[in-house]
Amino acid sequence: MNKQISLTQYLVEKQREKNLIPAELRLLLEVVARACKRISYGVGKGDLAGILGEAGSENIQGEVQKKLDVIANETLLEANEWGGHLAAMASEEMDHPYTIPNRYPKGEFLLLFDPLDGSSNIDVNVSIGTIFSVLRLPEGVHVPEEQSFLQTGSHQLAAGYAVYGPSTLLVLTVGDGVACFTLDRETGSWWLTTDGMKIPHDTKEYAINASNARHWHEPVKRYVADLNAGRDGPLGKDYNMRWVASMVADIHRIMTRGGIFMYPADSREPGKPGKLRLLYEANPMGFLVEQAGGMATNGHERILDIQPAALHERVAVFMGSRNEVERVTGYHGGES
Ligand code: P6P
Repeated sequence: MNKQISLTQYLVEKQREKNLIPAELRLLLEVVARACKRISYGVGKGDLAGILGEAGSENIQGEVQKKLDVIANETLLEANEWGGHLAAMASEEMDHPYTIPNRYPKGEFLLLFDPLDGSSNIDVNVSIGTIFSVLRLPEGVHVPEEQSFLQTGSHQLAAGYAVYGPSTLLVLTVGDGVACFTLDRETGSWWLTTDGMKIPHDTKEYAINASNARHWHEPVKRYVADLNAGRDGPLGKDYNMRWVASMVADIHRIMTRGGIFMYPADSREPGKPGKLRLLYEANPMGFLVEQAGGMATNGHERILDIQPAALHERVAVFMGSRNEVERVTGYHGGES
Protein backbone atom coordinates (compact mmCIF):
# COMPACT_ATOMS: atom_id res chain seq x y z
CA MET A 1 0.00 0.00 0.00
CA ASN A 2 1.40 3.45 -0.87
CA LYS A 3 2.50 5.43 2.17
CA GLN A 4 -0.22 7.93 2.92
CA ILE A 5 0.91 11.56 3.09
CA SER A 6 -0.60 13.68 5.85
CA LEU A 7 -1.40 17.38 5.54
CA THR A 8 1.53 18.12 7.87
CA GLN A 9 3.98 16.13 5.75
CA TYR A 10 2.67 17.78 2.56
CA LEU A 11 3.16 21.24 4.02
CA VAL A 12 6.60 20.43 5.50
CA GLU A 13 7.74 19.08 2.11
CA LYS A 14 6.44 22.17 0.30
CA GLN A 15 8.31 24.25 2.83
CA ARG A 16 11.54 22.20 2.62
CA GLU A 17 11.64 21.52 -1.12
CA LYS A 18 10.23 24.73 -2.49
CA ASN A 19 10.57 27.16 0.40
CA LEU A 20 6.98 28.01 -0.44
CA ILE A 21 5.56 28.01 3.03
CA PRO A 22 7.27 29.92 5.82
CA ALA A 23 6.82 28.17 9.17
CA GLU A 24 4.22 30.70 10.33
CA LEU A 25 2.13 30.11 7.20
CA ARG A 26 2.38 26.35 7.68
CA LEU A 27 1.16 26.79 11.25
CA LEU A 28 -1.72 28.96 10.01
CA LEU A 29 -2.82 26.38 7.45
CA GLU A 30 -2.67 23.55 9.99
CA VAL A 31 -4.70 25.60 12.50
CA VAL A 32 -7.33 26.39 9.83
CA ALA A 33 -7.47 22.68 8.93
CA ARG A 34 -7.99 21.80 12.60
CA ALA A 35 -10.81 24.37 12.83
CA CYS A 36 -12.45 22.92 9.71
CA LYS A 37 -12.26 19.49 11.32
CA ARG A 38 -14.14 20.82 14.36
CA ILE A 39 -16.72 22.48 12.10
CA SER A 40 -17.13 19.18 10.25
CA TYR A 41 -17.85 17.37 13.51
CA GLY A 42 -20.46 20.02 14.41
CA VAL A 43 -22.09 19.90 10.98
CA GLY A 44 -22.15 16.11 11.19
CA LYS A 45 -24.00 16.13 14.50
CA GLY A 46 -26.69 18.46 13.13
CA ASP A 47 -29.94 18.06 15.02
CA LEU A 48 -28.34 15.73 17.55
CA ALA A 49 -26.43 18.74 18.88
CA GLY A 50 -29.41 21.11 18.60
CA ILE A 51 -27.38 23.38 16.29
CA LEU A 52 -29.62 23.54 13.22
CA GLY A 53 -31.97 26.39 12.49
CA GLU A 54 -31.60 30.14 12.75
CA ALA A 55 -29.42 32.00 15.23
CA GLY A 56 -31.93 34.87 15.58
CA SER A 57 -29.46 37.40 14.14
CA GLU A 58 -28.40 38.87 10.77
CA ASN A 59 -24.93 39.43 9.30
CA ILE A 60 -23.69 42.58 7.56
CA GLN A 61 -25.12 41.24 4.32
CA GLY A 62 -28.56 41.42 5.92
CA GLU A 63 -28.74 37.63 5.71
CA VAL A 64 -30.36 35.62 8.50
CA GLN A 65 -27.58 33.77 10.32
CA LYS A 66 -27.91 30.06 11.01
CA LYS A 67 -26.66 28.76 14.36
CA LEU A 68 -23.92 26.90 12.51
CA ASP A 69 -22.82 30.12 10.73
CA VAL A 70 -22.11 31.67 14.12
CA ILE A 71 -20.53 28.51 15.55
CA ALA A 72 -18.25 28.10 12.52
CA ASN A 73 -17.20 31.73 12.71
CA GLU A 74 -16.38 31.47 16.41
CA THR A 75 -14.50 28.21 15.83
CA LEU A 76 -12.22 29.87 13.28
CA LEU A 77 -11.67 32.94 15.46
CA GLU A 78 -10.86 30.93 18.60
CA ALA A 79 -8.58 28.51 16.78
CA ASN A 80 -6.54 31.27 15.12
CA GLU A 81 -6.35 34.18 17.56
CA TRP A 82 -3.67 32.86 19.95
CA GLY A 83 -1.09 31.28 17.59
CA GLY A 84 0.94 34.42 16.85
CA HIS A 85 0.73 33.94 13.08
CA LEU A 86 -2.06 36.43 12.35
CA ALA A 87 -2.45 40.20 12.48
CA ALA A 88 -6.21 40.13 11.92
CA MET A 89 -9.12 38.17 10.47
CA ALA A 90 -12.10 39.12 8.31
CA SER A 91 -15.27 37.10 7.88
CA GLU A 92 -18.52 37.21 5.99
CA GLU A 93 -20.19 37.03 9.39
CA MET A 94 -18.49 40.10 10.89
CA ASP A 95 -19.04 43.74 9.90
CA HIS A 96 -15.42 44.70 10.62
CA PRO A 97 -12.05 42.94 10.81
CA TYR A 98 -11.19 41.08 14.01
CA THR A 99 -7.86 42.31 15.36
CA ILE A 100 -5.82 39.85 17.40
CA PRO A 101 -6.29 40.72 21.11
CA ASN A 102 -3.31 42.40 22.79
CA ARG A 103 -2.85 39.41 25.13
CA TYR A 104 -1.64 37.39 22.13
CA PRO A 105 1.37 37.95 19.84
CA LYS A 106 0.59 39.24 16.36
CA GLY A 107 1.94 37.82 13.09
CA GLU A 108 2.30 38.97 9.50
CA PHE A 109 -0.70 37.24 7.91
CA LEU A 110 -4.32 38.17 7.33
CA LEU A 111 -6.95 35.43 7.25
CA LEU A 112 -10.27 35.93 5.47
CA PHE A 113 -13.08 33.41 5.43
CA ASP A 114 -16.66 32.55 4.72
CA PRO A 115 -17.03 30.25 7.71
CA LEU A 116 -19.99 28.30 6.42
CA ASP A 117 -20.83 28.89 2.78
CA GLY A 118 -24.13 27.62 1.47
CA SER A 119 -25.70 27.75 4.89
CA SER A 120 -29.21 27.86 3.39
CA ASN A 121 -28.54 24.16 2.76
CA ILE A 122 -27.69 23.32 6.38
CA ASP A 123 -31.22 22.41 7.46
CA VAL A 124 -31.81 20.21 4.40
CA ASN A 125 -28.60 18.21 4.80
CA VAL A 126 -26.95 19.31 1.55
CA SER A 127 -23.16 19.78 1.33
CA ILE A 128 -21.81 23.09 2.67
CA GLY A 129 -18.30 24.35 3.25
CA THR A 130 -15.73 26.78 4.59
CA ILE A 131 -13.76 29.05 2.23
CA PHE A 132 -10.54 30.78 3.31
CA SER A 133 -7.89 33.08 1.89
CA VAL A 134 -4.49 34.21 3.23
CA LEU A 135 -2.90 37.61 2.57
CA ARG A 136 0.19 39.22 4.00
CA LEU A 137 -0.13 42.32 6.20
CA PRO A 138 1.10 45.21 4.02
CA GLU A 139 4.64 46.45 4.71
CA GLY A 140 4.80 49.09 7.40
CA VAL A 141 1.29 48.46 8.71
CA HIS A 142 1.33 47.87 12.45
CA VAL A 143 -2.36 48.28 13.22
CA PRO A 144 -4.39 46.29 10.67
CA GLU A 145 -7.54 47.98 9.44
CA GLU A 146 -10.09 47.22 6.73
CA GLN A 147 -7.77 48.92 4.21
CA SER A 148 -5.08 46.27 4.95
CA PHE A 149 -7.34 43.59 3.48
CA LEU A 150 -8.12 45.48 0.26
CA GLN A 151 -5.53 43.69 -1.90
CA THR A 152 -6.06 42.07 -5.30
CA GLY A 153 -6.59 38.31 -5.27
CA SER A 154 -3.24 37.89 -7.03
CA HIS A 155 -1.62 38.78 -3.68
CA GLN A 156 -3.00 35.68 -1.96
CA LEU A 157 -0.35 33.44 -0.40
CA ALA A 158 -2.74 30.51 0.07
CA ALA A 159 -6.41 29.67 -0.37
CA GLY A 160 -8.64 26.70 0.21
CA TYR A 161 -11.98 25.28 1.10
CA ALA A 162 -13.36 22.48 3.20
CA VAL A 163 -16.45 20.74 1.85
CA TYR A 164 -18.64 18.98 4.42
CA GLY A 165 -20.27 16.31 2.28
CA PRO A 166 -20.44 12.51 2.32
CA SER A 167 -16.79 12.85 3.17
CA THR A 168 -15.04 15.94 4.48
CA LEU A 169 -12.39 17.25 2.09
CA LEU A 170 -9.83 20.03 2.35
CA VAL A 171 -8.73 21.51 -0.99
CA LEU A 172 -5.70 23.78 -0.75
CA THR A 173 -3.21 25.77 -2.81
CA VAL A 174 -0.09 27.67 -1.78
CA GLY A 175 0.56 28.69 -5.37
CA ASP A 176 2.10 25.42 -6.51
CA GLY A 177 -0.90 23.47 -7.78
CA VAL A 178 -3.94 22.19 -5.89
CA ALA A 179 -4.05 19.32 -3.40
CA CYS A 180 -7.08 17.55 -1.92
CA PHE A 181 -7.04 15.97 1.55
CA THR A 182 -9.68 13.63 2.97
CA LEU A 183 -10.51 13.65 6.68
CA ASP A 184 -10.24 10.30 8.45
CA ARG A 185 -12.94 10.84 11.06
CA GLU A 186 -11.66 7.95 13.19
CA THR A 187 -8.14 9.31 13.63
CA GLY A 188 -8.82 13.00 12.94
CA SER A 189 -6.06 13.06 10.30
CA TRP A 190 -6.15 14.74 6.91
CA TRP A 191 -4.69 12.45 4.21
CA LEU A 192 -3.56 13.54 0.75
CA THR A 193 -5.96 11.85 -1.68
CA THR A 194 -5.40 13.92 -4.84
CA ASP A 195 -2.33 15.99 -5.70
CA GLY A 196 -2.24 18.23 -8.77
CA MET A 197 -6.01 18.65 -9.30
CA LYS A 198 -6.68 19.72 -12.90
CA ILE A 199 -9.85 21.21 -14.43
CA PRO A 200 -10.45 19.97 -18.02
CA HIS A 201 -10.32 22.93 -20.44
CA ASP A 202 -13.61 21.84 -22.02
CA THR A 203 -16.85 20.76 -20.41
CA LYS A 204 -20.46 19.81 -21.02
CA GLU A 205 -21.72 20.95 -17.63
CA TYR A 206 -22.74 24.40 -16.42
CA ALA A 207 -23.94 25.74 -13.08
CA ILE A 208 -26.22 28.77 -12.72
CA ASN A 209 -29.44 29.56 -10.83
CA ALA A 210 -31.74 29.36 -13.85
CA SER A 211 -34.68 30.83 -11.91
CA ASN A 212 -33.00 34.23 -12.38
CA ALA A 213 -33.00 33.92 -16.19
CA ARG A 214 -35.49 36.76 -16.78
CA HIS A 215 -33.19 39.09 -14.80
CA TRP A 216 -29.92 38.25 -16.59
CA HIS A 217 -28.22 40.78 -18.83
CA GLU A 218 -28.12 40.02 -22.57
CA PRO A 219 -24.65 38.35 -22.77
CA VAL A 220 -25.62 35.75 -20.16
CA LYS A 221 -29.04 35.21 -21.75
CA ARG A 222 -27.39 34.59 -25.13
CA TYR A 223 -24.70 32.33 -23.70
CA VAL A 224 -27.10 30.14 -21.68
CA ALA A 225 -29.47 29.98 -24.67
CA ASP A 226 -26.58 28.69 -26.78
CA LEU A 227 -25.72 26.12 -24.09
CA ASN A 228 -29.34 24.97 -24.06
CA ALA A 229 -29.48 24.80 -27.88
CA GLY A 230 -27.24 21.78 -27.54
CA ARG A 231 -25.71 19.89 -30.47
CA ASP A 232 -28.02 21.61 -32.98
CA GLY A 233 -26.97 25.03 -31.72
CA PRO A 234 -23.85 27.15 -32.26
CA LEU A 235 -21.82 25.26 -29.63
CA GLY A 236 -22.42 21.92 -31.32
CA LYS A 237 -22.81 19.78 -28.20
CA ASP A 238 -25.38 18.94 -25.55
CA TYR A 239 -24.79 20.35 -22.06
CA ASN A 240 -25.99 19.27 -18.62
CA MET A 241 -26.85 21.62 -15.75
CA ARG A 242 -26.13 21.34 -12.04
CA TRP A 243 -26.92 23.89 -9.29
CA VAL A 244 -26.38 22.93 -5.63
CA ALA A 245 -26.74 26.53 -4.38
CA SER A 246 -23.62 25.91 -2.30
CA MET A 247 -20.62 27.47 -4.02
CA VAL A 248 -18.16 25.11 -2.33
CA ALA A 249 -20.07 22.03 -3.57
CA ASP A 250 -20.49 23.42 -7.10
CA ILE A 251 -16.85 24.49 -7.36
CA HIS A 252 -15.61 21.18 -5.94
CA ARG A 253 -17.52 19.34 -8.66
CA ILE A 254 -15.85 21.59 -11.23
CA MET A 255 -12.40 21.10 -9.64
CA THR A 256 -13.03 17.36 -9.90
CA ARG A 257 -14.58 16.92 -13.37
CA GLY A 258 -14.78 20.35 -15.04
CA GLY A 259 -17.67 22.70 -15.66
CA ILE A 260 -18.44 26.40 -15.54
CA PHE A 261 -19.91 28.13 -12.48
CA MET A 262 -21.78 31.38 -13.00
CA TYR A 263 -23.28 33.91 -10.62
CA PRO A 264 -23.71 36.99 -12.85
CA ALA A 265 -24.93 40.44 -11.98
CA ASP A 266 -28.55 40.90 -13.00
CA SER A 267 -31.27 43.53 -13.26
CA ARG A 268 -32.83 42.81 -9.86
CA GLU A 269 -30.44 45.30 -8.20
CA PRO A 270 -28.71 47.27 -10.98
CA GLY A 271 -26.09 48.76 -8.64
CA LYS A 272 -25.06 45.33 -7.33
CA PRO A 273 -22.26 43.68 -9.37
CA GLY A 274 -23.34 40.18 -8.28
CA LYS A 275 -24.18 38.15 -5.19
CA LEU A 276 -20.86 36.56 -4.28
CA ARG A 277 -18.19 38.36 -2.28
CA LEU A 278 -14.87 39.18 -3.85
CA LEU A 279 -12.45 38.89 -0.94
CA TYR A 280 -13.51 35.64 0.74
CA GLU A 281 -15.44 33.76 -1.93
CA ALA A 282 -14.44 34.74 -5.49
CA ASN A 283 -10.75 35.41 -4.82
CA PRO A 284 -9.90 32.17 -2.98
CA MET A 285 -11.99 30.09 -5.39
CA GLY A 286 -10.46 31.97 -8.32
CA PHE A 287 -6.94 31.25 -7.03
CA LEU A 288 -7.74 27.53 -6.70
CA VAL A 289 -9.41 27.37 -10.12
CA GLU A 290 -6.48 29.08 -11.85
CA GLN A 291 -3.97 26.85 -10.05
CA ALA A 292 -5.92 23.88 -11.44
CA GLY A 293 -5.65 25.25 -15.00
CA GLY A 294 -9.06 26.92 -15.09
CA MET A 295 -10.06 30.57 -15.47
CA ALA A 296 -12.00 33.05 -13.34
CA THR A 297 -13.44 36.36 -14.59
CA ASN A 298 -16.24 38.77 -13.77
CA GLY A 299 -17.26 38.69 -17.44
CA HIS A 300 -14.80 41.45 -18.29
CA GLU A 301 -11.55 40.92 -16.41
CA ARG A 302 -9.60 38.38 -14.35
CA ILE A 303 -11.12 38.20 -10.86
CA LEU A 304 -7.69 38.09 -9.23
CA ASP A 305 -6.83 41.47 -10.82
CA ILE A 306 -9.83 43.33 -9.36
CA GLN A 307 -8.79 46.00 -6.86
CA PRO A 308 -11.23 45.78 -3.92
CA ALA A 309 -12.77 49.01 -2.61
CA ALA A 310 -14.59 47.49 0.38
CA LEU A 311 -14.26 44.42 2.60
CA HIS A 312 -17.63 42.92 1.72
CA GLU A 313 -17.91 44.02 -1.88
CA ARG A 314 -19.56 41.68 -4.31
CA VAL A 315 -18.54 40.58 -7.79
CA ALA A 316 -19.99 38.73 -10.78
CA VAL A 317 -18.43 35.29 -11.09
CA PHE A 318 -17.69 33.08 -14.11
CA MET A 319 -15.16 30.38 -13.27
CA GLY A 320 -14.12 26.85 -14.22
CA SER A 321 -13.15 25.18 -17.49
CA ARG A 322 -10.95 27.64 -19.34
CA ASN A 323 -12.51 27.38 -22.80
CA GLU A 324 -16.06 27.99 -21.53
CA VAL A 325 -15.03 30.90 -19.30
CA GLU A 326 -13.20 32.43 -22.27
CA ARG A 327 -16.31 31.91 -24.37
CA VAL A 328 -18.76 33.56 -21.95
CA THR A 329 -16.29 36.40 -21.32
CA GLY A 330 -16.18 36.88 -25.08
CA TYR A 331 -19.99 37.16 -25.11
CA HIS A 332 -19.49 40.15 -22.78
CA GLY A 333 -17.02 41.67 -25.22
CA GLY A 334 -14.57 41.58 -22.31
CA GLU A 335 -10.91 40.64 -22.13
CA SER A 336 -10.43 36.95 -21.39
P1 P6P B 1 -28.94 31.36 -4.79
C1 P6P B 1 -24.90 30.51 -0.71
O1 P6P B 1 -25.85 31.34 -0.07
C2 P6P B 1 -24.22 31.32 -1.78
O2 P6P B 1 -23.55 32.41 -1.22
C3 P6P B 1 -23.28 30.43 -2.59
O3 P6P B 1 -22.71 29.43 -1.83
C4 P6P B 1 -24.18 29.87 -3.67
O4 P6P B 1 -23.48 29.56 -4.86
C5 P6P B 1 -25.18 30.99 -3.90
O5 P6P B 1 -25.19 31.79 -2.70
C6 P6P B 1 -26.57 30.46 -4.13
O6 P6P B 1 -27.38 31.58 -4.42
O7 P6P B 1 -29.39 32.71 -5.27
O8 P6P B 1 -29.00 30.30 -5.87
O9 P6P B 1 -29.60 30.90 -3.51
